[in-house]
Amino acid sequence: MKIQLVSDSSANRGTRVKRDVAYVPLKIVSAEKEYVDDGSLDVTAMLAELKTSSGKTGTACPSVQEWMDAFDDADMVLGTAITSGLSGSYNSGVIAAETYRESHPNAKVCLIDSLSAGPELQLILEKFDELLDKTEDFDTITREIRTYHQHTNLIFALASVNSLVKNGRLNPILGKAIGLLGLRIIGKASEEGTLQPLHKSRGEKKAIQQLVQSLSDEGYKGGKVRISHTDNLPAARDFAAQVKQKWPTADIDIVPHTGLCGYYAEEGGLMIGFES
Ligand code: X90
Repeated sequence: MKIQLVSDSSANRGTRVKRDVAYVPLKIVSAEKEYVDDGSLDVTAMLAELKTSSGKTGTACPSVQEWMDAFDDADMVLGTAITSGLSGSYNSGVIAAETYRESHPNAKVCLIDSLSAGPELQLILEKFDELLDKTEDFDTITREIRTYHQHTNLIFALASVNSLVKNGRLNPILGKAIGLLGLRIIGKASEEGTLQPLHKSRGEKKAIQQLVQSLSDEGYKGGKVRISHTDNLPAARDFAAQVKQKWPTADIDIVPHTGLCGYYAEEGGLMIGFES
């Protein structure tokens, strides 16, 4: 039986999944250019170019066909997508699954609406991978992944929310206070899969302390922590060290943002997926 793990590129590229993951690219678009969020995109260069771009910038979710191509004639497709609260990607994926079943009547597809972005998707992909080590029973995997998803979470710290506000993904009133005076917005993925601001911190050091506090407030007890960042490895490492000190059993991994998260979390942005 051929099994394929899939996700859209909002998951970044984790390092802990043993099986191949087909990452369906979202796109970042400016007046001048379209950037495809595949493995070859240079995110730092893209962000620098976008800064000098003349007009509006934005993003586009994968098409139904792009999702179907990622399914790659597999008998079982297991995957996840960025929150349906902020993107049409999951919806495209669901239509792809329905269409796929018509041409592959025996195929099984389980696509989870992550209600989140970035590293929380990595946790879901890792879990699929671990479940597959034990069983290939579709119903068991589907049941267990849904239970697991109830115990995965996302928090973030952003130094700028311009892209989110300009693209209608965050209330502009909230955006106003950020970016001024070195403020960071600390927030989480809400139950509905939207951005829920929790705190404002002045400066990176305080933001990291607040993230550690929020991790604890949101029910973290020492399991997996997956960190992703836009060109901010020092902050990611600093946060990881504080987590390790407080919860010695923490299982931590750090990866850079690929295009989609890089564009929205912006320079310095941190995203943290974790188990509660
Ligand atoms: O369909 C599209 O064009 C993609 C739209 C994506 C919109 C938002 C992505 C946010 C990514 C920001 C920090 C944490 C977000 C929490 C999600 C619930 C990163």
